[in-house]
Amino acid sequence: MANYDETSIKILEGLEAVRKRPGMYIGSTDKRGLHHLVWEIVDNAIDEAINGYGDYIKITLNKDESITVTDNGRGVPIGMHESGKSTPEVIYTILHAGGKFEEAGYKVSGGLHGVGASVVNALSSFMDVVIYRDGKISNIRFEDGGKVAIPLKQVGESKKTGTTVTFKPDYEIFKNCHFSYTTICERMQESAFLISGLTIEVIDEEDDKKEVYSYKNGLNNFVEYINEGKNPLSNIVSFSGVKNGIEVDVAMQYTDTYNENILSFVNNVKTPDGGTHEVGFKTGITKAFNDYIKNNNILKGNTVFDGSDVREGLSAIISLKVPEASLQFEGQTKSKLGTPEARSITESITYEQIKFFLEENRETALNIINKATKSMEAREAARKAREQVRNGKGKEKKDKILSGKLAKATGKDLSKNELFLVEGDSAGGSAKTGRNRETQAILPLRGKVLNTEKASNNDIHANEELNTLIYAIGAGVGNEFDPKDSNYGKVIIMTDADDDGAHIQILLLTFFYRFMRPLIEAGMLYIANPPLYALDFGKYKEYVATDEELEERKKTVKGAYKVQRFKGLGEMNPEELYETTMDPKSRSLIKVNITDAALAEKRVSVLMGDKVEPRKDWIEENVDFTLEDSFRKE
Ligand code: 0R9
Repeated sequence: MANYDETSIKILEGLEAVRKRPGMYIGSTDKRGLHHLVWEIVDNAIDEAINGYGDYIKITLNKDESITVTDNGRGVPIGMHESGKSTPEVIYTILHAGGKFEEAGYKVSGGLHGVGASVVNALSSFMDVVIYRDGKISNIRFEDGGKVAIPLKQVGESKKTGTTVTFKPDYEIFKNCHFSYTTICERMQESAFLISGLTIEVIDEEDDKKEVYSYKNGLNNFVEYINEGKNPLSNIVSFSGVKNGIEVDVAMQYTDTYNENILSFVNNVKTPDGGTHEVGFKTGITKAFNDYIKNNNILKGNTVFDGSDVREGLSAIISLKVPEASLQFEGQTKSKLGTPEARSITESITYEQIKFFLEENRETALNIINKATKSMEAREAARKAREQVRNGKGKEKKDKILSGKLAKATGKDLSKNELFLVEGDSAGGSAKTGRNRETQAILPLRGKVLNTEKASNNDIHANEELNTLIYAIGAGVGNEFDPKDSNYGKVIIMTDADDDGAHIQILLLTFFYRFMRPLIEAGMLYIANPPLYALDFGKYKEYVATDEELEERKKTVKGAYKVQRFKGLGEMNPEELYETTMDPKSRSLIKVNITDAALAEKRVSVLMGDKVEPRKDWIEENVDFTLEDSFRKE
């Protein structure tokens, strides 16, 4: 290196620190961390576009497992920095560089980690940057975790402007360096929804696939996308406003479903835990509806809707642009907006616009109000039922429902107790005999569970199987559900490893997703993972989970053995079932988690809802559907 001085050493030490503890910078070195590298580079390109420069981004997954991101913005500045190094060298090698070069504006790179391009460079075996700017094509190349291999030099001339970054994650850092085309497409589609007019192209060179995302009316298109497969109750309503530099954009639509689905974003970054903007939006809607029914004498004089009543069946996207100076988040993860003005601004814009909408669209207004009234009545009925239980009157009913079905755990530390939901009475019997009685409770499920995506609230409340489940968990249901009141620290779905078992799993997951989502968010819902095979050596047995594992094991195993394939849990004797599937020391559980709320919502409604066409399309497009993205091993 030309000037290998004290600052160069500091830089290498900085990048070395990133390599030593990558988790501190990108969260983890698994699939999620690997993709974080992509978001980091793409966010720079998106920043450039939302500041008004460039309208096109291309991401190419190359055959050698490197990835190329291109934008048509102004190009990274190529002049000399005061340190004596070129500007690109500075921004790709110095941690947290960048800020002072840029003018004030909205940034996406303040996202979850927002660590900058130098961190990506530090974790790459090479990074190659090509800049089109000032009539020149310039190139700089780094290797081995950010060491300059070729300093910035001119390699050609061009009238174009833009930046192209290619990097290859370092095998020494990442267990798996394979980028997921699907993951990248999903995220890019979301960005394209949020930034109308931006075109994002994703290309997979390996599998010869390509997607182009480009939306003229992004938020409306986003709502259409989420509501595909649902029956609309209103048109899409969209509105926006600006105050004190805070820009609010909303698109929303009512459907005849029973759930609310609100997604919020700040500077194009998702805020999964909501925050002041969501609170303002919700308050604005509730006020607008309550004022409307009062001023127009629509319901009995003193009727007041709860927020949840007027949000039943509502899908909404809330997107705010907040200048960096007013940006505040709660907690470490930037997942919840804290900016106080965002609340009042969003509330007043929402209130005014919804009020106007209701006045202009009386028929739609009455349909929504009718639905909200039913929700209010159901809520009231549920409250009365709870009160009865509390006063002892309903306890009899509850005990009657549970008796003969639930085998309770005797342990007093509820957080250590586990509830197994078991398919069928025969497996339920084995599980009851084989379990650890202190900590494990068994609830056998008879027959198919109700598909709660298609059922009405009344049907759900009247369903015996689901009531049993709700009473057994004992923490309420729907808006009232609180995982802190759960009788169990873990709820474990245990079904046969066949199609019927998978169907029951999906029906239960749909129920938990719709009616006990906080249980999933608290990491308390699991799926048991029973073995498919046993190798019987006469004196002892060995269990194998999958076909692949069986083939592997057959290669190394010595001696005589018989292969036994379990068709169902009921075929295992109680000891076997306990040892392979229930014993915390030897079992493997799959923890259910929601990695992407919008996607989970869409999948549940498309796959479980009552429209057939979207489901057929989806199945045809996704023949190799696995639940890999939604579940993680414990
Ligand atoms: C392919 C991924 N794209 C990028 O990484 C990218 C960064 C970037 C950029 C600017 C323009 N386009 C970009 N693409 C830019 C230019 C100017 C000011 N700010 C940003 C300018 O012309 O004045 N930069 C991101 C950081 C920097 N540039 C900077 F720190 F070097 F200025």
